Parts: sequence; structure tokens; C-alpha cells
Amino acid sequence: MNALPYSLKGKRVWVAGHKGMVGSAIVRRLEREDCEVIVSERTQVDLRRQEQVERFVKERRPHLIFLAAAKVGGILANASYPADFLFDNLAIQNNVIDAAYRNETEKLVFLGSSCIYPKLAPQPIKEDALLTGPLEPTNEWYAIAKIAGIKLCQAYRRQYGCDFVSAMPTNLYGPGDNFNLETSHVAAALMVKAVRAKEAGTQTLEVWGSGKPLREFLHVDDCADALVFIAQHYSADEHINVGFGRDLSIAELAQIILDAVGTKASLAFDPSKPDGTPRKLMDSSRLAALGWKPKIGLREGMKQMLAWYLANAAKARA
Ligand code: GFB
Repeated sequence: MNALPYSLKGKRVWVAGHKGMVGSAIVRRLEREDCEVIVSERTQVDLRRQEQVERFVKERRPHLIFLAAAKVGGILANASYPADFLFDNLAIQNNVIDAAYRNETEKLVFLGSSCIYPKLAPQPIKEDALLTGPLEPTNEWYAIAKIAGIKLCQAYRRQYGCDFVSAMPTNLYGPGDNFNLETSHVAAALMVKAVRAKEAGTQTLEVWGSGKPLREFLHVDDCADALVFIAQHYSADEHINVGFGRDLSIAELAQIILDAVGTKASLAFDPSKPDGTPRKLMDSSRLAALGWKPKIGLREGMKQMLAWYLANAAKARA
């Protein structure tokens, strides 16, 4: 086990999943550290293939791994691709975590999500709510894979003394998000729809479900900052929540996005689409007690995400 704080100085750091929203934010954040960032290209290393992962880790010998590679998506994608969400995520995490152990990687930070918790967990959700009740059915495939990842890190820590930790971010948004309406999360989807409504002069914004579910939204650059902080300052068996403890309704989020886009439209709710978990506000007091807090407010963050979307619209648009 490493002493704390764990120093990044002179370390080789593999960001697995560097093309994704979270992975690319971790790469940006690590530019401020005195370390060497390494990445694996999808064309060379399919993380679902054990021998390819083992070869990569053996050759490149990272000291630290951020395991941000995962099959992810919003509420509809989770319900539409259950096999991919379960198998791909289990395969990726099994391969990377085991290769890290076999090649004596000093530290590994495994990323999960707040959907690991029971659908009706007491709010705000503390880390110890894990496995205390039934999961939200729309994302149980993803949740079960991520719970297995947490347990695998704990098992390698207990049996082999590996310094592997798990971090559970709340709902994320920001540059690099997926803007495909079929597979995206809510913030990106509502942004695309608001921009299109403005362009077309439409008076309504379509919002899935009732607009009543409550979610906590963290900017991905704040999340990346928290993950680097966790690598440096956290080493324990139990996973740690990554959030800040405030949520809002989907209808309120839609209004903030309409304001950022600069258009007035009324919200048109589509009850044929699922609401998902009614609320998943995380209790992130353990992370706060270690000394971490976010810097980017939701309105400011949405404006930043919109600027990124508009600048990258051609390739990001569904
Ligand atoms: O972000 P989201 O897809 O995922 O949806 P979850 C959040 C809420 O926004 C749900 C509503 O109540 C959706 O019905 N919503 C409204 C929309 N309009 C839209 C829209 O146009 N697109 C989308 N996607 N939602 C995910 C899990 O749950 O959270 C993942 O499925 C992961 O596994 C992620 O854990 C963090 O917050 O419901």
C-alpha cells in the first residue's frame, strides 16, 4: 500500500478510456501534474480482450491507472443494450484490474456511478447504502457491472494488498459529452434539443418523463479534479462518492439549459419515456472532509458545455 499523499511526480499514468468525456477530462487535468500520461488506442487495444490488455500493461508498466473506460449511456441506452452494458463493462474492468495486479501497478482508481445504489436509497446517499435494496431496473445491468468492479478492487486489496480504490461520481456533464439523442444523458440531450428549437423557432422543448426526477450534476472537469485528488489522498477498502450534495429537478435543469442557449420555449413532457430513479443525491461528505470541493457552478458549466457543443457541433451532432 502506498503512503498518502500518493505522489504523481515522475509517474507513468494510464488513462484508460481517454477518448470519453471523463477520460479526456482526466488527461486535461493531468497536464498540470509532473507525470507522463499514457493512453491505449482502441484500434490497438480492445479492453474487452484480456491478452491485449495484459500485453499493453506489461509493455507500458503504468504506475497509476485511471479506469475510466466503460460502456456508458443515458436511461434509454441502458435499457436498449443490456448485454453490452453488462458484458463490456465486466470484461473491461476484469481485464484492467487483473493486469494491474499482475504487473504491480502501484495504484488504480476505478470509476463507477451513483446508479450502483438502490432505487429508493435514503437521501442523500451514503457509501454504506450499497447493496441494501433493489436497483433501479432501467440501469441494473450497468449497476451490477460497476458493483462487481468495486468488489473486485476490494478483493484484490484484501487478498493481494493492491492499492486499488473506487470512486462513484454523480451525474456528469461537460465538454466531450455524447450528444446523440438516443444514447446520451439528459443534459446533452436537452442542449441539442434547445439549440435545434432556437434554430427552428420552435416554441416547445421535449423533455422525457415527468420532469420531476431530481439529479445532482457535476461538471466533468470538477470530476477529473476530484479523481486526481482521490488518487493522491485516498486509500481505503470502501468506495467514495464524488459529488457536492445539491440537486435539482429535470424541469429546472431544462430551464437552465434554455437560458444558456438563449431561447424561450415551454417544456413539453413525454410521459411515454421513463423517469428512472426519483432521486439520487449523493452524500459526498467523506470527500469534502478530505478537503475537496468543486469549482464550477451549474449555470456557468452549462454555458461552457454549450460553447464546446457549438464549436464541435458538426462532429458531435447526432
Ligand atoms: O441522464 P439520464 O439519461 O440518466 O436521465 P439517469 C435523467 C433524467 O432525465 C430521467 C430525464 O428522468 C430522464 O427521463 N430526461 C428528460 C431525459 N429528457 C431527457 C432526454 O432527452 N434524454 C435523456 N437521456 N433523459 C443514468 C443511468 O440514469 O445515469 C446510467 O442510466 C448512469 O447508468 C447515469 O448511472 C449517471 O440519471 O436516469
